[in-house]
Amino acid sequence: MPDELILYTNPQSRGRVARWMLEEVGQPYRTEVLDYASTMKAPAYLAINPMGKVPALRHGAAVVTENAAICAYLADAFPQADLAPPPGDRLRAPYYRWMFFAAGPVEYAVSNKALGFVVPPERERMMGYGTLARAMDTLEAAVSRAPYLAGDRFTAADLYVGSHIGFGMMFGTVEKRPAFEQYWQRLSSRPAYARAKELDDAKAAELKKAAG
Ligand SMILES: N[C@@H](CCC(=O)N[C@@H](CS)C(=O)NCC(=O)O)C(=O)O
Repeated sequence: MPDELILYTNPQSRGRVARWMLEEVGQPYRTEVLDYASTMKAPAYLAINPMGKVPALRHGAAVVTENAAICAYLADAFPQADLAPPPGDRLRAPYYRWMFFAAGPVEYAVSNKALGFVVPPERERMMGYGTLARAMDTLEAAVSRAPYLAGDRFTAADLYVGSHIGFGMMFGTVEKRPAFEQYWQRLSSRPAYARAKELDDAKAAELKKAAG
């Protein structure tokens, strides 16, 4: 019997990215929905993710946290889904490059912007993302070069980078540049994205109703 896949999530969280990845992978999985105020900070879940944050993924005895790591792990664990260039392939270079770029520089450039923090010019050298403008211009160039980031097909790097762009534009934290909109249009038209969205939207509505 294959190892069970369990996604720990909340429908109103970054867990939507991990669910989309699971839908792309196409393996059966179970979802455990956690509540921000209670179960996410309870000892049982802190034993899985001491950060008390979602998403987390369990695959048999293995636990992965961090969306980028979850996406990369799933792509490698299920190579039949063809969501990553194989290890050793030169296309691993752009695949890793843009995934890590989104998990580090992009995430923090966008979060700092949301908090109103602007890097003082004399500190740009020590900030991993330099400036918000430089990070966004670099991201725009990366998604404009070709339809996908690593070779001629969709990979987990597109899913993860695209999620920063798509969800960021939805929440108003990422500027709506034409290249971002075109890229997101391409990615969000995938059936797996639609399935994941439908599942999380339904779960969110159910939780809202239960909360009265
Ligand atoms: N670096 C983590 C961030 C996870 C994260 O911040 N999740 C938020 C929801 S979007 C959360 O669980 N917040 C609950 C809390 O901090 O109490 C990742 O990329 O997976």
